[in-house]
Amino acid sequence: MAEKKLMLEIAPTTAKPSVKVTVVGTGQVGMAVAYSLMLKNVASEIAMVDINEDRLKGELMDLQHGQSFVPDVTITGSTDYAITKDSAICVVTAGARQHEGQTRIDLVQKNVSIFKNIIPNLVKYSPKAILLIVSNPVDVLTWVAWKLSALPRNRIFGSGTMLDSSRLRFLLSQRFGVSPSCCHAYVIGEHGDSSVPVWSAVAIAGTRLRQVSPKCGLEGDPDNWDQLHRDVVNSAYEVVQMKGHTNWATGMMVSKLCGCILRNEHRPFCLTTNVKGLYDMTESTFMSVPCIVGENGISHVLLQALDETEKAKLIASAKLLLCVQKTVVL
Ligand code: 6V0
Repeated sequence: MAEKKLMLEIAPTTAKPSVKVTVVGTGQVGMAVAYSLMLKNVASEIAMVDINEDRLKGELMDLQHGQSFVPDVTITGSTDYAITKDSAICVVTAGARQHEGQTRIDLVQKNVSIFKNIIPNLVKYSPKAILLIVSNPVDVLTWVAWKLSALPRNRIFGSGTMLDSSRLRFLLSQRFGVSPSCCHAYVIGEHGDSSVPVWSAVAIAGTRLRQVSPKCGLEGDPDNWDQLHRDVVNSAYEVVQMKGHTNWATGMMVSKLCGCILRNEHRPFCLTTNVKGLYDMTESTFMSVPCIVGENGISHVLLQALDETEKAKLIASAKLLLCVQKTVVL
């Protein structure tokens, strides 16, 4: 064999323990996730699953052909979930996406049927994995995945309003002319129309926005800060209208989150989790609150000192999501 002619073996090679991330769904979002994971050197192995075999194979080959330009990573793909075995994290991006004029909630029952196939398979092959749900409506589908997987609360969560928070940070950064990383802002509640900006906690480079704009987010605010939140809510619709889908920011967000989990960084992100017991909420409703994330998944939920307006809006968002949860046929 040519290999034997080229190299003389001195000692057998050893296998490095692999850090595997599975991405289910190789559509626009799944591929943005896989691409970002590759570029940022987050995992040593990426396994991709889709029901569309041709798309999967095409995307897989396309990524593999770039492997010589990025840090070493093994990329595999199959329609068979056996390929996902022993993943540290499973990211679910499969499912129907929003089309123009559709809300995220409109997708619910179609994606529930898809989840009934995906979630048990992921748990079967990677019973110790963290499950990260990205498909929409992400809050309701995270609850669905929690029900189907029976995983503990720390190991199953959704990307929730992590993206909305990033969008708000970007818009604040534009207004102040500073980096988005200096703009601390949390959007909580539904990843969708009823999301809640926590204006009371917004801080730019350590200074609370309310210190310089005391009425920000409140009735009669002369600076109209709430317009920024309306822009956040509308931005997904705008992007979908212009390019048909959203994907890049989500891809970067998921690879950031996976990196924080795998490096046990204990960073706060707004993620979809069970909010029962928080802010007097008595039912198992899934929506976003700031969570500390590390290798054990969500270790803590941050108990924000919300003002009365924020608390009322959060409870209204929870009620809306609970109504949708109750319509789901599992
Ligand atoms: P897409 O480009 O249509 O890709 C969906 C993929 O899922 C396709 O490749 C399908 O073949 C695959 N798929 C469908 N059913 C199954 C199944 N049973 N098993 C495996 N694969 C399957 O959609 P796109 O990638 O744009 O969006 C995917 C999901 O992400 C949608 O639900 C979006 O609404 C959601 N998004 C979530 C975001 C977030 O921030 N949480 C952001 C953007 C989109």
